[in-house]
Amino acid sequence: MQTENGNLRLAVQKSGRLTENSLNLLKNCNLDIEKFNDRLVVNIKNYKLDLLFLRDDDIPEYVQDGVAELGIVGEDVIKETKSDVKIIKKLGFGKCSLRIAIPENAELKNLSDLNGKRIATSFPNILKDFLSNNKIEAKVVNISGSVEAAPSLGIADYICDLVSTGNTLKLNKLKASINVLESEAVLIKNKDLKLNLDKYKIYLNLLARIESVLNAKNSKYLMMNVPHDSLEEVLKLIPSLKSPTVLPLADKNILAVHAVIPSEKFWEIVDYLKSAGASGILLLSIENIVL
Ligand code: PRT
Ligand code: ZN
Repeated sequence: MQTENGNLRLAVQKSGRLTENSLNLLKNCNLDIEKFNDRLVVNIKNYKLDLLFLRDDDIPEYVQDGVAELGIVGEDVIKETKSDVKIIKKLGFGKCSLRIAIPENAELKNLSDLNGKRIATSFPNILKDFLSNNKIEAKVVNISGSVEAAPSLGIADYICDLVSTGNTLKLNKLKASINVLESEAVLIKNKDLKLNLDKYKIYLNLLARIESVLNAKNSKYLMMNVPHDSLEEVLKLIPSLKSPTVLPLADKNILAVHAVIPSEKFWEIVDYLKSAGASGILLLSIENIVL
């Protein structure tokens, strides 16, 4: 389906766990997203892109059928809906795992212990595939919400549900056991994507923007002053993505050293940098990195 305005279409979750992070990612790509209230389609003011706000379960199918060329959705939903779409990129949010969970006092030693059990889930397709791949004969009880209540209601022995912090399981006196699937939000595209030149340029530009935002998210810009004599030692400590920049200062004995580093490394090295003689250490956020 072609849009009347020639814009590219990206489907995002209307209201749920992925909505805020999806919109933040797009805003960090410098897309001007206005309040969407209850609208299904929203034009981006400063870009040739329309956002389609949908229930997450519908996103893979809309992309598969070409109603939207792109989408942001959890990998779990793609697998469950058995949609034929192409995953372009993992987006680093919405991370969770689909686990078989059992009552706190129960024990599951082997996969084969699942034989003959009733397992409640809202992911019947993924679970059935998992069981048949492992040659397990168990009954899949399909429930659409509050799956975690199933064992205490006597509807099932175990459950198979998404877990992130594990708090929901704990509250329901359950514990996570077998891992069925790891999932996170991904950017997907229609498999037979055929775009005219204008749309193709927008598509490539959008991917480049997303890439640069994701690169920047995991990196920080480190700046510090270093005495000449300490330079060699300090440079050895810096886990830089590229060669650090070394600049002369008015004071001839001191140099400024700048580098892009993985965010999580800063606290590992800061004390060593100080001991080596670095001072005035600054750590700055980066908006975009184009590699
Ligand atoms: O209305 P719509 O159909 O769009 O949304 P939804 O209610 O079906 O989905 P939503 O918004 O709950 O989740 C969207 C996506 O977020 C999922 O498809 C996953 O990819 C991802 N995600 C990440 C999660 C969780 N973490 C998660 N913890 N989805 C659901 N949960 C639920 C889980 O089902 C359980 O009820 O949270 C509870 C467990 O959380 P913890 O933190 O207590 O372990
Ligand atoms: Zn849903």
